[in-house]
Amino acid sequence: MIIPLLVTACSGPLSILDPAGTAAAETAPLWWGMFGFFTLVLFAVVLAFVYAVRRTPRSHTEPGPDTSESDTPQLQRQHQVWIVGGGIVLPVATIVTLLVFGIPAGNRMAGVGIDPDQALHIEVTGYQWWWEVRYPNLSLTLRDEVHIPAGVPVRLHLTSADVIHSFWVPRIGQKLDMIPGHVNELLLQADAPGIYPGVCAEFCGLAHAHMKFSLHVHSPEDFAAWQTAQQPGAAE
Ligand SMILES: [Cu+2]
Repeated sequence: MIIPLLVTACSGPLSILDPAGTAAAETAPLWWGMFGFFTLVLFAVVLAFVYAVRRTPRSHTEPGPDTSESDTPQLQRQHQVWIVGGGIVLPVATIVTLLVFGIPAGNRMAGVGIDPDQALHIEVTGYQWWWEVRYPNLSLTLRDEVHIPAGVPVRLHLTSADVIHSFWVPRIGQKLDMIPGHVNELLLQADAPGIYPGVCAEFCGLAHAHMKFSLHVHSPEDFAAWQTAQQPGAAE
């Protein structure tokens, strides 16, 4: 009953767990791995807590003439195992595992190794509360709409004209802040044609929740046709 509910909640137009792009496909397995591992940790902690509450105290913990000094080193060793295991080994192993998977995924998402000249270049500026989308090579400016080809890396240069905004198409890639006076670069690659909703992911004032846009992903042929149609003098 709960599982179908959980699985249903993971799909949808704004779900990072329903990836439709390269970067989103990197983050979804990381998210599931962390979710699984931390669920195990939660169960282990709850079990240890229940055990600690319910167990019968040992006699050596009670003050009295019967208390023997002989089991103290053994107890100390037991405590050390918990402190070293739970306080040093477990956190170090967890962080190392996360870095081993996270750093290469981060590099791939940042486009390390992709030739910048290869990627289509689009400039996006955030305003309260809309998006200006410019295609420098086409001398074209759009509002609240981004058009890209599928299966090709696209470089977005993000900035803001007023306050800090954040560009995010959850099913395609990671979010990135848009900062006044500064240009951030975001690499996006969508798998298949479609229309994917995007949102502002940084609270930017009264109409923040309505600051939306749509990412139109075209097949390469459709994108070429779309580009031609945008040229001045093209037939309407
Ligand atoms: Cu905003």
